[in-house]
Amino acid sequence: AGSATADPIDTLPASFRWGVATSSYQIEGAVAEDGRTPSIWDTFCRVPGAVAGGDTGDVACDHYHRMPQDVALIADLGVDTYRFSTAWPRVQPGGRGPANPTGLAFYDRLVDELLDRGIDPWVTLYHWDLPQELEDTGGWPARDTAYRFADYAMLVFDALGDRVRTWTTLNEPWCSAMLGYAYGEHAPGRRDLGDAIAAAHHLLLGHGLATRRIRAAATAPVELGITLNLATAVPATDSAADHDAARASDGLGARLYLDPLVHGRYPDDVLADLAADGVTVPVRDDDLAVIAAPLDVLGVNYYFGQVFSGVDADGRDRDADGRPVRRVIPRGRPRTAMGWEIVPECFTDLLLRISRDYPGLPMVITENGAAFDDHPDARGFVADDDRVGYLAEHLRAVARARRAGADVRGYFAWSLLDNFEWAYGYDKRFGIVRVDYDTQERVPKRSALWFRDTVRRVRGRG
Ligand code: PNW
Repeated sequence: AGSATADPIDTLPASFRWGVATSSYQIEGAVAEDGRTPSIWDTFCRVPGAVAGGDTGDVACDHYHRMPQDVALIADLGVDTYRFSTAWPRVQPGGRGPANPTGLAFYDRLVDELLDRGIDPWVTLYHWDLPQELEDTGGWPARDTAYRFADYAMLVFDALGDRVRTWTTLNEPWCSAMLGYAYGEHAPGRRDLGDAIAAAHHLLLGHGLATRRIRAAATAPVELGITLNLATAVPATDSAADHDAARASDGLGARLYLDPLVHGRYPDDVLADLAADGVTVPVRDDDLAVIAAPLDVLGVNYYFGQVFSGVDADGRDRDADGRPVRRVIPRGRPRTAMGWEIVPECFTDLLLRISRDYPGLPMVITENGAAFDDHPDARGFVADDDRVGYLAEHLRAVARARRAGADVRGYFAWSLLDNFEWAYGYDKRFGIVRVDYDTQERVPKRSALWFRDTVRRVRGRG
């Protein structure tokens, strides 16, 4: 340490946690095997036009049948942790009633395979594959779904809790609520802000109920957390309208989740914005106390930074319906294949801002990564220098935030494998390992080799 030219990545401590992440529906396939019932994504994929190319998760990366080889790939990367999710309709078909032993057995084998290789399993209990039957009885906008989630969480905990220490209840409830129930871009494809806000509240309630029950049942130390997708909303100019657009976006995207989780209350300004749209949060009784159950770790997923303007192209601050204008404006930075602007310094700002506003909450980067247009050579090797650059710049951003005082304990690359990228299907590739979807062959990309070398270097400093 000490040299002015040293790479900030090399200031990360040897104890830093390193991992790769995936999710069940995006990689497993085998959607009708061993008792699994459909999830809302199986249904949504069959809605014409919902997913690019009409792609589905029916086969995906066929991970369900290739799990041991995939764990070997993870081991080759030299990471200490693997973040994966359990599929609710595999564990508890239909979302109610007893566990499905055959479905659970898959995760049982996965956990053992990881532990055999010295890799810690980090389980995410919900990464968007809600059993279709629960959507049919109202989905997340229905309060009962929160209680069903807590029951399901206990089925997984009872089966794996003797070997899994770290549990993430939900992945990105903003995406589940807003993309699923307000914007119609994700399953179940509904478009109603009131439903989306009810969904957000019941997701948080489900998180709190599950957290409480796992904590009460645990006989060994557990680490409980939730993962949020977060971004710093930057106002385009110093104008009051731009500041208000950034405030509102940050409110609906970040504080609507962080404030109840950490402080046990919804932010007044967001409630006022929602009320102006005729929407109220369906809070009952001691919901907020349940939601504010102590967290051991906050998972942060970061992909891009956004600049907000409160005026339209003609300078007007109200739209045709009289609502305040809130729009994202490009800042002219390079973009990933998703069209997301690459803004690593916003990552540093975000982590420092969370430390300041929600002190005492250790953070782990549970996802960071990028889709680019990969060009495999004849052997399937991808020299993805763009992805290497993205990962390196964002790791530097994390290291800078740490040096400035943010309590960030680890970093997981999204994703281990190219996989089913939701509404974009297989068209967008986030993997550090290439998947040939015709042969299911896996070939580590240059970014995987770079990640392995980086992990080895930082951990080896002791
Ligand atoms: C995350 N957005 O999704 C998910 O956790 C992953 O499953 C997914 O593959 C990854 O990021 C890449 O997309 C997001 O529109 C989807 O802001 C959409 C947004 C953010 C995250």
